[in-house]
Amino acid sequence: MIIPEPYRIKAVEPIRLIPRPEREIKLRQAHYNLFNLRSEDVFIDLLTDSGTGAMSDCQWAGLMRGDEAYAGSRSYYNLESSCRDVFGHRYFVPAHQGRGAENVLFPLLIKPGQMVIGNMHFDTTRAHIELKGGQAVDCVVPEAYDTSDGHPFKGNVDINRLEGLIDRNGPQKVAFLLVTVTCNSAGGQPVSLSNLRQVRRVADKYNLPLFLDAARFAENAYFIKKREQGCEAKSIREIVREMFSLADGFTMSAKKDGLVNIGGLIGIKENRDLYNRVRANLVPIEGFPTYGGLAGRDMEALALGLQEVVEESYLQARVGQVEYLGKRLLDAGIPIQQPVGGHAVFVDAGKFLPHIPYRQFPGQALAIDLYLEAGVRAVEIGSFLLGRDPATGVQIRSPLEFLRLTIPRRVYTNSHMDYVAESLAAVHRRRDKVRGVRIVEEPEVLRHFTARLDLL
Ligand code: PM9
Repeated sequence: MIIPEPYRIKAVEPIRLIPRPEREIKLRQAHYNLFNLRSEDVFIDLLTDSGTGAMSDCQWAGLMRGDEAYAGSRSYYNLESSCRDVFGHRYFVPAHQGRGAENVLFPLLIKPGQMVIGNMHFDTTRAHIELKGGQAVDCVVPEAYDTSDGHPFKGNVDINRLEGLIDRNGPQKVAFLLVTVTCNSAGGQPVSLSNLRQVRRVADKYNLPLFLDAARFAENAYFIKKREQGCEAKSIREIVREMFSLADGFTMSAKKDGLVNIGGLIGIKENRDLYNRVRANLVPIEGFPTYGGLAGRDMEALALGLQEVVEESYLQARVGQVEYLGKRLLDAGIPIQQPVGGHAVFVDAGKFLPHIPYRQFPGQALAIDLYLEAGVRAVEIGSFLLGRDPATGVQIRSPLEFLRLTIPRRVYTNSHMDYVAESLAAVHRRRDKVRGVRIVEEPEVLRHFTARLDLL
């Protein structure tokens, strides 16, 4: 039986499909990098789920109640009590977004040369670890790299490899462990509670701090409820509390499961000394601890968003829509990361375009073609995003070449999903005509946001 979304639409925003010849011009002007397109030239925007969601009427009302005091804002205290309620940690500070939180916390934890080991670090997180002199090490289970393997928790940390890495290098060479929930780079794949417990045991054994990168914590909790034995009867709130009870702290981009357009958080379970150092470091970078780079109204909306996102009916509709698109693509014979993750369908561009080698970026080639076909903007998560080895400058080969169709929260309907699926199916039918790309110009750090490309 179809279970409809637990909300109805109160305001709409018109979107427009510009004609194909115009799309060709716009893409050329954007140097074949879809980050350079104007959003008005995009029909359906699946670039990211970050800050692109729709707020509820309660959140919009909350904006008016925002307290804009520089210090001691009421909205900050509302946010603090909402965070304590949802996560169960004692200390919180806001940040303007996830990378702001990383920028404040990481230098307090990383000594140059130390590793940060996790399942799979996202690009900005990896960049912040490296900018602090650290080394970001991925240690996800091998099933994550096989898109046809139906493992229910492809975001899990490979515990044997983790212990091996720590034993070989010595725990003093490791700054902390960082588990990303859900694991974005592997396809929005969840981490199980039992895996988090095992990572906790490893952290305790070697006396290492364990942090969560919690951008999509609620989607992760939903998968635990649906897929992990023994968790069916637990509420989402109970699962979230259990997940966070295993960590010493977390960073979070609130632009995803905070259900807001801007915001971030650092949470610390109980280490008062670390909290004091975080507060001190926050001031010169993000701002005074009771606003941390956010307006009072942003904090008010986030306080409410955190309560809405742990509603099971919301999560069912959210993950259900991602599953719906995944199923439509599978029915069309399109290879995707299976099972589908929480925030996006990750198309296996390597399998979709076997004639395009990683140096010609199959995920980017597919993103370009999909925009030309239908005005749909998606994003490459593969070798183009991964970049070059910082030491040698050689292009790194990503183990997975993805085109990510990222679904904003509460924004599009399933007829938008049908349109996306039909458009990608049309590209699939003439896939041998799709051309690879080459980089013409690139910055050193996080190149995929601004690099210029050309078709081969
Ligand atoms: N993720 C995403 O689209 C936005 C940037 S790339 C278009 O997936 C994790 C797991 C993320 C993430 C951002 C950040 C950084 C940290 N961890 O974008 O700084 O997925 O709020 O968060 C993006 P901010």
